[in-house]
Amino acid sequence: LTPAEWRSQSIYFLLTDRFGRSDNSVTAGCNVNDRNYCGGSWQGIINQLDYIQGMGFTAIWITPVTKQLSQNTGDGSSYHGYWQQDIYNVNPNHGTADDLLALSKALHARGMYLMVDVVANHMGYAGAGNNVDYSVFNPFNSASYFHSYCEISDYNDQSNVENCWLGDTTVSLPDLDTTQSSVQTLWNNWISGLVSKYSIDGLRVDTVKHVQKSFWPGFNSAAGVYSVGEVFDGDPAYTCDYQKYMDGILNYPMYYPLLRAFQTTSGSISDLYNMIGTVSSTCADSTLLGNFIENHDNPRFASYTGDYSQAKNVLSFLFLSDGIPIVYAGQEQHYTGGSDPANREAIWLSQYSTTAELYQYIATTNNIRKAVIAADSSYITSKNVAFYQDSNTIAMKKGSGSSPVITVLSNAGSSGSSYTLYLSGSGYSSGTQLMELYTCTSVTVDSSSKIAVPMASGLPRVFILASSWAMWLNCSHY
Ligand code: ABC
Ligand code: CA
Repeated sequence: LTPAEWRSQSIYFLLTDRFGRSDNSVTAGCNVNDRNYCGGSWQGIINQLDYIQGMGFTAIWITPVTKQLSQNTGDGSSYHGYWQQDIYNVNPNHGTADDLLALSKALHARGMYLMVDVVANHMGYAGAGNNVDYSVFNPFNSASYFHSYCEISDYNDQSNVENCWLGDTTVSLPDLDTTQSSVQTLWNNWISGLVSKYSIDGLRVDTVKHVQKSFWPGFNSAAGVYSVGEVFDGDPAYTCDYQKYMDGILNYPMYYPLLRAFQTTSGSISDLYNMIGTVSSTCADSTLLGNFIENHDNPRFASYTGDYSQAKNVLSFLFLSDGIPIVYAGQEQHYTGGSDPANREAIWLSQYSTTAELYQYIATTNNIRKAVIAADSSYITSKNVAFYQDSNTIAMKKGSGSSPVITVLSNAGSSGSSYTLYLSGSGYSSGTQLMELYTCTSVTVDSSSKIAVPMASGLPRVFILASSWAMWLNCSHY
């Protein structure tokens, strides 16, 4: 799938080991602190595709599929998939190559897509970096393929970040010398083979900032599918630059102000407001970024606040601003895990409840996004613009010039009062009929061109031109 085709997708990110089991157990124990395999598998994902599709997702991103180090170390085992040793074979804990192929086919049969996480920066070794037996790797079976050992010690020094090693002395992550053309050729051939063998539709690329930028265009083009890179850094100047070398980047610049804005009722709305403009003008194409508020490397949103209204606001932001929304498995169950490894709870223990409040909210919001994409051919490529802010509220518009979608978010929380926000600056003129999509109420733009927004309990509001909406779907459906 091309970058243009990915824009309108929505992605559910899961750790294969933690999402679903082949035996369909919803009681099998999984102590996250053990950092060990809990029994999830590719077949287990196939078994639960209804659950994922029922929330409206059109794609899944799964953790790396390659064969890993097999030891259970002081840092735990390779259940997350980032400690590969053999890139030509799959992780037997997750199933067989045929199982992975079956997952790809099952997704495609539903009109859904497969995104696979890939790691080109390093391999994984159960031992210290100065004591690696390189013969365990396939390929890259000698020290000559790697940078000489040094642990990353200064994230402000880019050559240290690129040439030294991640990991620690218990599990080192031998850092490939990606400047060698033989290493580049191996990776480029590998990725094009992997994509074609499993009919992969997109890639999430790990540790992008740990490899020199000039490596990525060749890798991305060898893959031939949309690739979204992980550049774990909140600075838009630093992170956006990588979009010159890869189709998309995970939206870490937005992650931090989004989290801060909604984790308390006093979070900064203005920092978020400003970052919307900064990302839009700094990244090459903000509509190809990957938006998230949770992942397996950071504490879950509900570990900061248990407030459902705040959780709904961040979800609405992910879906209705520029970029491709990514929801991390367990977010829909309001899981509360903190830092790694606590944020990697087994999803089966939720019994895949489809009545969970956020499961249903995500389903509604996916439906809203699909409908506005269908109603406005320029929605998905147009740039989101924040146009109003006060201490608790932000409003933004995205879509064609004459009939943008208006999203109003609040960090007042579920105990927020009921009041009317008289919103100016939407661009809609007086007398225009709008429809609010979460509550299904119609509003007429008043004589001073303001929208009377019915705020309550700190919940998001989304307005669309009533006439364009009516063409597509019956609002009461939501
Ligand atoms: C394991 C244990 C941990 C234990 C650790 C030593 O070993 O689980 O509890 O502490 C995989 C596993 C992890 C594992 C690691 C290391 O390997 O999943 O469980 O930790 O063995 C990607 C993946 C991630 C994966 C790897 C490695 C890479 O998403 O799951 O981890 O393949 C760095 C990397 C980033 C990496 C992340 C975990 O570490 O750059 O690619 N993620 C700063 C740095 C970032 C750094 C980040 C976290 O800290 O700049 O580069 O990410 O360490 C903002 C700044 C940011 C700053 C943050 C903290 O603050 O703007 O720059 O990030 O304001
Ligand atoms: Ca490196």
